Amino acid sequence: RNACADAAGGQRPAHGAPATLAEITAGLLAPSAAVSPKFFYDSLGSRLFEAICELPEYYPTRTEAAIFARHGSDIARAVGTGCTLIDLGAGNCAKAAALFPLLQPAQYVPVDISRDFLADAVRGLQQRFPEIGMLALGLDFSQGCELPDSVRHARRLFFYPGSSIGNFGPDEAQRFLRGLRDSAGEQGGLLIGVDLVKDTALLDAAYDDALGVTAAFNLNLLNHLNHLVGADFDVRHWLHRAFFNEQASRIEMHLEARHALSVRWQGGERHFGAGERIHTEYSYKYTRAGFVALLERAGFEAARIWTDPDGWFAVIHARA
Ligand code: AVI
Repeated sequence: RNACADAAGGQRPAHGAPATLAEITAGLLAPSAAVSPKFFYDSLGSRLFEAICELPEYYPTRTEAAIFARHGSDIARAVGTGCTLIDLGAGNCAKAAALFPLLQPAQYVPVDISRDFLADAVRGLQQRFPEIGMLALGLDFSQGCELPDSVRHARRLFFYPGSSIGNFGPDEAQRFLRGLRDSAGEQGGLLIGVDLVKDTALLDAAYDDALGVTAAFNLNLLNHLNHLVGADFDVRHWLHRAFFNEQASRIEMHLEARHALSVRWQGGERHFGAGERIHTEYSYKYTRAGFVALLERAGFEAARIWTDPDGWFAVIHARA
């Protein structure tokens, strides 16, 4: 069963699909255990991420919003009106909705792995903007996905804000962007938010905030795994670890066992030594030139870039 079939309206099972079980099992049994960051986003995880976006330390959301507020008209001129706006990882749809008056999309297609969360958001939005056709897709687009025929082909604009592209490794990011370019077609494009390299202390604080909201977000992944694969993780036995790896230009997030312990799940078991880690997320930080080069390798044409005065974040438009 692929993710697109899910979008056609299948019911989410109480436990994960076989492919999900296989993916999580492989990650937990790998010599260096790892779980994909897509599993952060159950309904509590989506809400915790919304809370992260309000934290004083987490600058990306408000910095990106300030760029859109300051340069919105210029961005709209570059992008044009009447597009098919495909919002990847739409969440509560607020970022795209703020652009509706400027971009006047003909169709709005929010896509998010957290289907229930998305459905609530789109119901309210459709009432506010009855003139825009809306089609909500609950699917995992991280591995690429053909969009259903009901998504207009004309002038597809992929909207990928929030620097979620940073959660892919560089090769994966290039493959992912290449897929978007191919799907966007003639006159299509990409409007993307990209977090830029900056002082390490600022980056560390953004991913290890004083209130511990990011710690809760990271630890909640273990609760989600308990639900998805019947695991018996106890979040009290794990620590949140987050730091900037300068050499690799990425934030790394891990969960670290406080003491030796064993975890069991459907068909699997693993022992973790004290201090052993499960890797949960990378968040790559780019230079402007580095990201433009990545776009070009993915087949996009020359890009326009808008940044904040400190140069912390970039909004980039590239033509397919
Ligand atoms: C969704 N993504 C862009 C966030 C980021 O900054 O990498 C996820 C996140 N992880 C911890 N805090 C926020």
